[in-house]
Amino acid sequence: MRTNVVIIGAGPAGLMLGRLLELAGVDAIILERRSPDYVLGRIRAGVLEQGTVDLMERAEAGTRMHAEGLVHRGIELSFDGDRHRLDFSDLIDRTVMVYGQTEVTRDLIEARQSSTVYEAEEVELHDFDTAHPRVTYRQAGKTHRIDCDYIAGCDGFHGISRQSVPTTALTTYERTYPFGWLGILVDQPPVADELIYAHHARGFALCSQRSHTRSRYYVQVAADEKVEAWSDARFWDELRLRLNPETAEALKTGPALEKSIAPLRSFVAEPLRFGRLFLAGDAAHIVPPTGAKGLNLAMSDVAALADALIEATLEKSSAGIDAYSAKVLQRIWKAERFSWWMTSLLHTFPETGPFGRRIQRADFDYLRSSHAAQQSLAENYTGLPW
Ligand code: FAS
Ligand code: PHB
Repeated sequence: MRTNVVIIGAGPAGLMLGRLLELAGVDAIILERRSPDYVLGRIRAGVLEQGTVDLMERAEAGTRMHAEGLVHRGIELSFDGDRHRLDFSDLIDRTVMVYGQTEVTRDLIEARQSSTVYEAEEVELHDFDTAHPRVTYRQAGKTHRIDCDYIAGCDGFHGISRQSVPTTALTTYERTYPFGWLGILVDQPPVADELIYAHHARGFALCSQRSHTRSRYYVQVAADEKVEAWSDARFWDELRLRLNPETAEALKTGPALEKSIAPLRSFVAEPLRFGRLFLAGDAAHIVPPTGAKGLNLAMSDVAALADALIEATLEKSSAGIDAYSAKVLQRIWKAERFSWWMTSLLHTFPETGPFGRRIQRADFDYLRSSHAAQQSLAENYTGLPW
């Protein structure tokens, strides 16, 4: 079999890349290790930057997003019960869209016309340092080979693509945090109209949502915490303790539809091109979800990669693919910085002691008192220019 591009991974990055390529007339096959149900069963991001909204429209997959997504003008930050609302519309005339990653993935799966091979096992990348790369995989006991012009590694942090690059060709930067996020999904109306990011001496909490009837909540837990140790009742009690009394009183609880713990880390691999192999999305970088950047960064990567591969395939120009890595790393590092800063501001770090907590309080007080600081947070949260 032969195609222009083999995409490894059918998460949001791989599906969006495949959709943009097929609309431009570039053939691409997606190889996904899991089943569609498994991919759709992962509960992850919830906030879309305007750039991602625009890209869903470019992919002709934005109809349901506009019908069901919730446009949010701002967020609330609270620090030991003191609250401050940031109005993005007033500050920088921008908004965000609340629309779950599961729905983005579902819309892209439905829009895709070309072939996606699910439950592709033992995917292997070959000869991507030559002009004739190929990919092999096994399915139903048979080995399949796909010859191609380019390979896009969109297979996430634990995928095979980055692992296929010789370690001598790769530089990685990493910070792991001494905590994770315990998240719960519940069919109850959100506790507030907008998201609430709360710092409390007991730990960080986030009140998010998926619709007017479905909510998503998180609490910071120790890195070695086990989800089995958290009954629904224990989760709700802990969340209430971390919210200001009025919000805690208004919280509507119910049985968890999903409950899981996500580890937090900052990670970047450089560069993102190795001959005919390109990395995008979580295969290339990870951000702590505090800044709502993970999904959006994956989307801005593949927007740039799609244009580069379309140019290389249809116009036989290498300008875009030659510039891809340096171009997207600029934006990746700015999102890494913001995600690290939001995480440092809002989580408890016992190791930094009383001085560290006073610095966090000063950071919050500065933010409350400075229009410029609020504009800076707003422009990063709603998404820096693509
Ligand atoms: P994904 O990991 O989504 O997709 C990669 C795909 O590749 C998967 O379907 C996988 O099955 C497949 N794959 C892996 N190895 C393969 C192989 N060898 N062969 C074939 N296929 C293979 N971001 C936010 O903004 N907010 C959040 O709240 C948030 N919460 C998160 C919680 C968790 C537990 C995780 C892991 C991430 C979270 N993220 C969040 C970040 C997340 O949304 C990612 O940024 C987003 O999924 C990135 O999309 P992809 O790059 O497509 O990677
Ligand atoms: C979510 O709704 O899952 C969500 C929202 C904002 C974040 C992280 C996660 O910063």
